[in-house]
Amino acid sequence: MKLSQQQIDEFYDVGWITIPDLFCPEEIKVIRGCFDDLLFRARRLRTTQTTDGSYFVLAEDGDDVIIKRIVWAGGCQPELLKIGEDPRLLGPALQLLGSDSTDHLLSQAHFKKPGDGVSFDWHQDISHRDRGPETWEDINGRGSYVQTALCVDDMTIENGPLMFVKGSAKWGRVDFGQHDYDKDYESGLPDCFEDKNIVTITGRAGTVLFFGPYTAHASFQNSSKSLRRVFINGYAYPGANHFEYPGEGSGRALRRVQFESE
Ligand SMILES: O=C(O)CCC(=O)C(=O)O
Repeated sequence: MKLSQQQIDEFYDVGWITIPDLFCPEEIKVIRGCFDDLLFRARRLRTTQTTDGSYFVLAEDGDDVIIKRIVWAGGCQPELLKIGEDPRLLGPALQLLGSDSTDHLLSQAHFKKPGDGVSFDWHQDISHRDRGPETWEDINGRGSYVQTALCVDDMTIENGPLMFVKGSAKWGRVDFGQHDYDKDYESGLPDCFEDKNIVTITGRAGTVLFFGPYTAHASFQNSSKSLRRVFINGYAYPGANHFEYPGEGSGRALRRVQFESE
């Protein structure tokens, strides 16, 4: 799996690449099985905690639970760790990083159940990677980070799809401030943010998005009648990260050679 120069330019100039149907329906079935197990565990746990190698960020919701995110989901779902090593994700990530190895920082499960209110306000992932002095270093001079989002369900206009801002990859880090999207979503947004550049992403389950640490993105509530799940994997240029992420084995080193020989 090799990206074209056009795709690489798109990643660094526009901010993201979409590869439809990168994973097939049989593989999606396996991933959904892992997500079902994660949901089962979350319903049993009910409150935020680390268990069996994963960190569940949860909120009680009457008889049910709201899953804000499950960090290092692969810790308790080895099949998800295998997906994170898959050459279809790892190959392009290494190519974009310009490296033969990477530190695997994220293996994260996102659930949006109908009406559960889970949303991700406008942000750049650099705000999560660089958590203050000595936590992050842009070693390759191009952001040193690639995030991937694999659609576990079809992503539709109604179910809280990801939205990206065209050209934001070139902004560098900006301050998004605090704002309430439903009421006045422009307050607090940086000046470079323009409505005409917002692109809403829709796609079938199996589609993968690759985006960089400065790409501005958001996704809002699921107002459909079905689940919207996304599986996130994040890859850092070796040595860029100095922060310890929760989860057993998080931050592990992955190398290209390991997978091409398998
Ligand atoms: O699940 C989503 O839609 C949010 C994804 C996101 O914000 C991220 O990967 O940083």
